[in-house]
Amino acid sequence: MITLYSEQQALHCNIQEVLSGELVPSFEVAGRTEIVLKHIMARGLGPVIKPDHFMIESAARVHTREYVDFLQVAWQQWQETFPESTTQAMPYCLPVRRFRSICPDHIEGKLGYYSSDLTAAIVEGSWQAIWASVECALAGQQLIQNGERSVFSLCRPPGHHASQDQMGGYCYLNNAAIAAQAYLDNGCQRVAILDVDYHHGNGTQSIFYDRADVLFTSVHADPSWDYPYFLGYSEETGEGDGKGFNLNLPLALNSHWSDYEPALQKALDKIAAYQPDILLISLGLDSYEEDPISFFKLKSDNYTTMGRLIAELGLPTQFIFEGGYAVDALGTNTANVLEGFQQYRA
Ligand code: OKP
Ligand code: ZN
Repeated sequence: MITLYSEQQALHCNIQEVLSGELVPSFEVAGRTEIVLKHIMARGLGPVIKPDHFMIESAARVHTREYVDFLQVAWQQWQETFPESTTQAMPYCLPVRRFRSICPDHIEGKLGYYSSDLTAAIVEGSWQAIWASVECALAGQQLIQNGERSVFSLCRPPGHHASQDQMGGYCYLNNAAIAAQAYLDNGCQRVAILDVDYHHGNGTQSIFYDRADVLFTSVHADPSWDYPYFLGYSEETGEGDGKGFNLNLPLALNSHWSDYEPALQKALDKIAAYQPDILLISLGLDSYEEDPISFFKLKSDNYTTMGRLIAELGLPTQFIFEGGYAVDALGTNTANVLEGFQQYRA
């Protein structure tokens, strides 16, 4: 299986975040994808390729053009406004219930307007990394549409919490959604997304909520008990044309593989019935028992089985990297999914 990876993705970092009321160093670090890359090469899972360049227009198919343009200039505007602030651009004031959804002129106001939480800061190299991450997704999409049966887009920063016009949850542009739309724009009729990240993919769900050409399925922590809290409940089944094309399978905190597997199988059954041209996996590994910010209990072996169960669908499959913060085990667990998938397909 080919892996798409760009070193430019390391130019982005979040400095701090809030964990149980304490300011701590961010868990979303460049070392995450570096260790995954190392394990992919050590296990001989296949070639690693740097993506070609893609145009901004493909991102504007699922995001608003204003939002994409804002991300490109946000750091520069921040620096012009706050010449002494050399670290990070971030909001503190968000347009919440009963306030107005208008985009202010001041950069701090704009950051709030385009944010769903305070965990997606912008630093000097963020845009380069954000776009390189999108390019890993789009290069993978192209390979699949040129006949490759499976690819792994080792994206960073992640994407599944990014909505049409909001960043949050370490995410800026929605790599999986951009790839899904690109498949449709290049002749596919139906794309299925399976999001196995511990956190609900609220951005991806929002983007495709009223559409029947993208099926969104997700197994994740009950949002009543963990991030992102305000979306991801089982009664969210889609609206308008999209009614019946959104499947949320929330699980209680402390769920083990014995709880996880039946939910995963439900999602896979729904995908099989949908008969998509392509399967996209939002591959988060934060369901692991030792993840520092998550509360599922999956073990390293379970990821091999997960890969096999996904492979059983027999669909062209693009894996897109999302979360996973137990850095020491992240390489092993990610490679296990891909190897489990590949062994079944071989
Ligand atoms: C991104 B992805 C810990 C704070 C973490 C943000 C989580 C973002 C997860 N209490 N909040 O889905 O892995
Ligand atoms: Zn996550």
